Amino acid sequence: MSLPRLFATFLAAVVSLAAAPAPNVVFIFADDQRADTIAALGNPVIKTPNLDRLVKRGVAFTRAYMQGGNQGATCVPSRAMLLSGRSLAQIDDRLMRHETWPHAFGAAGYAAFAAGKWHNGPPSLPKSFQQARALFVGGMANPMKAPTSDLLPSGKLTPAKVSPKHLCEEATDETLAFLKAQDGKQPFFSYLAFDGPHDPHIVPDGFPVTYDPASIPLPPNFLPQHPFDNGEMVIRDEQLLKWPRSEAAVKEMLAEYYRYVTFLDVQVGRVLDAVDASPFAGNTIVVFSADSGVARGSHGLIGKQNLYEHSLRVPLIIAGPGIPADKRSEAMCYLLDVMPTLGKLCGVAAPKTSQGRDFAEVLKDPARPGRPFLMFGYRDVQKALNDGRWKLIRYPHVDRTQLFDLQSDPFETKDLSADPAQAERIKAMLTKLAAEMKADGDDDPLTAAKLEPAEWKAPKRLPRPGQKGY
Ligand SMILES: [Ca+2]
Repeated sequence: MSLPRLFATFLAAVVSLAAAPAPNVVFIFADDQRADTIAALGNPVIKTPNLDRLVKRGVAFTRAYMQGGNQGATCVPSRAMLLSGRSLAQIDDRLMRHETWPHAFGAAGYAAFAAGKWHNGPPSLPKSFQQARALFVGGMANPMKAPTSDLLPSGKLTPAKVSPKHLCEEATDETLAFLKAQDGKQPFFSYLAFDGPHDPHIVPDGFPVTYDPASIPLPPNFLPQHPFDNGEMVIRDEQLLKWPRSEAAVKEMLAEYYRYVTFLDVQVGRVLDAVDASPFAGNTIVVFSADSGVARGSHGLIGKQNLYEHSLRVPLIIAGPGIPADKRSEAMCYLLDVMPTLGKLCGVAAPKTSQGRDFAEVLKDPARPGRPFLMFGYRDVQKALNDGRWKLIRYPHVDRTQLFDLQSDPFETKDLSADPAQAERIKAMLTKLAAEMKADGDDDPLTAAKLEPAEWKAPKRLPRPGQKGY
């Protein structure tokens, strides 16, 4: 292309950019929804017709991850990472030390609205959103009895009250009301955070879709018990089923979990229908993701206090103007990269404290690579590195290392750490993990000063709510 022609093309692009109104964002965020719970992405049992619709419209990231947790309630750090764009070692769980991305959208002229679960403390809510309705400020309640509040213009919350509806349905209602009230004078950023499919797996009575436990395949990495003490064996999530986990109990749990996912899928459909019927249908980016996965019987675990793929990998689907339809991307990214990507698409400048990377280019060309490696942590008891093919998990307190070849063993069933042929790789990955942790400000040791026995037996007395370790 000749230079004058190149310049003319550039000018035309600038003019068209200037003329296009800023896109709106509808962000739907689930709680503990595994990446493998979407029919269109390969789950042969589950029914998710609305998430399937979204998959067909946009780009589904098959290697998107939460970075781990600094406490058992991983919802808290995960949301802090998403909303601030900061890494696990660098977050403020209460979101008070850093500007949040929703605030940046608001400052850029967006109407920033939230509904549903808020798990980072009430003071950070008005610092992030201008409007919020049907808020459940906390975690882990019966969603049919979860007390919700609204955010007042003063920044205070109304007294919590219980609605007869399921929390996720009520938050969806409020999101639809917000969408309906938009007049197009300013773009909007709508954040709908479900409190599910986190346990307890409760959907309204009479919800017509059920799953027969017998029809649910056992996870390929099912185990009755985790093979050694991973440092978080008896936390509340792990107490949801007794040890040894039975195949029948895991299938029953998955049947209820899938039913909850399908109930939420109906809510997703209501939002998609509302966007489609609105004047903003052609100019709205829709995102679906979740704060973490969850084990549900994989590796003998139930919760998300571990660094296996089932617990770290999250669904991430992005659809909207200029984003190709029905594409998959294997680009590796963290949840903390999602808001920077949306910021780029919407022309919203990143808060100074945001560390995430923008993957807007991947949305144009889903074959482009993402991060070259990912690093994960769970408290000081688990640290991991994933270089795209090889995954190393280190358990400092019991001096254990696992190595998995994710290419040939995506379910992490064959630990190769004892294979002498892998010794050099393990050494190199441990060195890299230590260096990257240091660079990120994580000073936890990779071998604990005081080692504990790796063998583990279910204790007779388990910690109860309020006790240490629960
Ligand atoms: Ca969660």
